[in-house]
Amino acid sequence: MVIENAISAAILKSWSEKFERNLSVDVAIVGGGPSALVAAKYLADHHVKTAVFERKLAPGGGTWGGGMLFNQVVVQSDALPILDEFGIRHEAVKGNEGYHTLDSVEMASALIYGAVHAGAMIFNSISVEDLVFKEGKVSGLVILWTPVERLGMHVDPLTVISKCVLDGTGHPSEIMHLAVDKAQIKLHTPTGGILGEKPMWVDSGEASTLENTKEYYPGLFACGMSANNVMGGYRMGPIFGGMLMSGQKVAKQILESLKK
Ligand code: 48F
Repeated sequence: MVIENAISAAILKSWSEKFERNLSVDVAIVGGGPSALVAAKYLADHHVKTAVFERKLAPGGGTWGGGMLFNQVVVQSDALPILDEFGIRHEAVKGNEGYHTLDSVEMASALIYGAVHAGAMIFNSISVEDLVFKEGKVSGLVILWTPVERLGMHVDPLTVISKCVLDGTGHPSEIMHLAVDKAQIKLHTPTGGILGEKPMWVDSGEASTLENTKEYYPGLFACGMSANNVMGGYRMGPIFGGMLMSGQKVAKQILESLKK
C-alpha cells in the first residue's frame, strides 16, 4: 500500500476500533473540564470503563485561561493531594495561608494526561446532544461531531450506551437540562428542576460545589459547576480546589452506585 493510503487506513481503522470498544461503557462523561477529568482518572484507576465526550478540540474546559487570561489559577490546601497525584506543581501564596498558585496550562495538560493514562478514553470534538432514555432509565448519550452541530447540518447522530451518565458540562448543565426538558425527569432538587447559578461568592461557591456533587436521578450524576448550577450555588471564579474535589467525590459516588 502506498504510504499516503497506509496512513489514512491506519487512522480510520484504529479510530474505528477505539470507538467501537467504547460504544458501551460503564460511565459516559459529558465534558472534559477539570472536575470531569479528575472523575475520569479515579474511575479508570478503579478499572471502570469510562469515556469522556468533549465538544471542543482541546479538553480542559475553563482551566486553560486561568483568571482573565492570566494563565495562573488558585487552589486551596484541601485539594493539594489531588494536584500531587496528577504531578501538578504548585506554590504557596505568601501572606495568604492555605492558598496556592499553579500554572493553568500545566494543570489542563496534566489533568488530560492523567485521565488518559489511567485508562479513560477521551473523544474530542464530539458534542452530546441528547440522552438515551429507555423505559424511564438514563441509558446513554446521543453524540454528534461538533462541526456538524455548529453548522446546523441535518445529520442524524450516533449513540453510546452506559450504566451511568456524568454531567460535567460546567455552567450550562446541558445534560441536566436535557433530562428535565426532554426526558421530563424530576431531579433530586427542591423543585425537581434546575435552580440556576447565583453570582460570585467564592467561599460559599467552593463549599456548595462539593455539597451539590451527587446523583440527581438514578444513573445521572453532576459534578463541578454543573452541579452548582443545578442546585443554585454561587460561582467562584478561578479557584479550582472545589472542581478537583468534586471530580473525586463524584467518582466515589459512581463507584458505590455501580456496586449495587
Ligand atoms: O466548564 P468546565 O471547565 O467544567 P467544570 O469542571 O469546571 C468549571 C471551571 O472551569 C470554571 C469555574 C471554576 O472556578 O467556574 O468555569 O465544571 O468544562 C466543561 C466542558 O464541557 C464541555 C465544554 O466544552 C467544556 O470543555 N461541554 C459542555 N457541553 C457539552 C460539552 C456537550 N453538550 N457535549 C460535550 N461537551
